[in-house]
Amino acid sequence: MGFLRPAGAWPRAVWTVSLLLLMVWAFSGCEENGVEPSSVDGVPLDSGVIDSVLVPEFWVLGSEDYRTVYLSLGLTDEEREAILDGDLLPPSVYVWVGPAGVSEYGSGFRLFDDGGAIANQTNAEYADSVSGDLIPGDQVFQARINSGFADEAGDFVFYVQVVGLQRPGNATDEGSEPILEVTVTVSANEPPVFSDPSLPDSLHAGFDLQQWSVNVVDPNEASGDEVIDVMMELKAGDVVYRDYLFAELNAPVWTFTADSTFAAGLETAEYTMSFTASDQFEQVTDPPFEHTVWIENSAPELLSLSAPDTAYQPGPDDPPNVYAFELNVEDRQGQGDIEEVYYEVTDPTGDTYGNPAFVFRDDGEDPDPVAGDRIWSHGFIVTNTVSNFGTYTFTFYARDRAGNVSDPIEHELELISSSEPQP
Ligand SMILES: [Ca+2]
Ligand SMILES: [Ca+2]
Ligand SMILES: [Ca+2]
Repeated sequence: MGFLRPAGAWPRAVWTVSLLLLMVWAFSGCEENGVEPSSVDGVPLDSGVIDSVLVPEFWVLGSEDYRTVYLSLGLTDEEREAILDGDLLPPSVYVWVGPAGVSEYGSGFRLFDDGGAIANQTNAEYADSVSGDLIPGDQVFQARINSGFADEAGDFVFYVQVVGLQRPGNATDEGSEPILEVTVTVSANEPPVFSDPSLPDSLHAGFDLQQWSVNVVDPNEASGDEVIDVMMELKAGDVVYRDYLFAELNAPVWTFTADSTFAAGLETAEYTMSFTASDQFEQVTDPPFEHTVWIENSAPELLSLSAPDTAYQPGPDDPPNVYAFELNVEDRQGQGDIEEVYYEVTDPTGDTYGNPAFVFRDDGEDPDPVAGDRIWSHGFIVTNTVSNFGTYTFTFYARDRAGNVSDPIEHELELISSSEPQP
């Protein structure tokens, strides 16, 4: 039985206390799985003091990726008050790590309740310099560590120790035994692997409903690992436009069902489908499995217009006249691809102008009677202050989210003065 010095240089007092405690604990039979609660200076320190603990269960041997170890203490109001008043020392949290079944620690690290802003020079060398903690003083303690706590594959036990919560003056010779054990698994591990894609090379506008699939296998399935999720990013260059989760159909087949609305919002171009999958060890396929696809987005179409041929100026004391314009608009990437339906107008003097108010809507809001029925509505308003009577030419357009603009529809409307005979 022996102890290895933890990698980090902890404050001397803490280290001394901890080492004493560990020796006491180790010689009192920690090889028996489970640690009895103990009481320190009248403050019960059973595992009830711990509110929750989050430790990743699977670790990849030799990985330098930092992962969060989290612990929150559930202190009573009395304990919190006593800490504020200086009657109890604030708690500190340590985790000692050793191979399962061996009553020996390889190393230890500290969790911090420091808000994460301070670089901690006092932690193990496999711990990140900042803790990842969010709020100082809220009794949530965190550290970001990599799998450097293990020098070989196997199960390891994290022994959680809470120090403090003692009356000042007793701190150098009193402490607590570890009050919680969490067993984790360390193994050499490979991320999932892709094969046998059934993916389109091109997606023409309005393509039929189709199911895409990829086979995804985790190389470590024999030792209990498995594929957790399969994600596809749709990219062009370095820009990621979308991401999609594939669904497991029958292992190892993962699928995604796409219809023509898949292309909504995408410009016609070549894209990369970039696949990654992750396993229980949070191992992610790297580099991603990639497939090139050409995707087409076509312009909206204006199918029909309903609008009056004649509009009348109201009398001097009359409210505005409102005329209903309706356009039936389609887009092969779905109504969700339609960005705007709008018009320009040329007045009898030949001036052409647009206006942000010259737009249609299909959301059921006034003046659109029914939302989502592909009939886009506009209320054309004629007030009694209008001038330039005669023939107005309207030009209607729809533009989609990819910037495609429809062929226009033109419509002529005669504006009649209120001084002329009206129907
Ligand atoms: Ca794996
Ligand atoms: Ca379109
Ligand atoms: Ca409508």
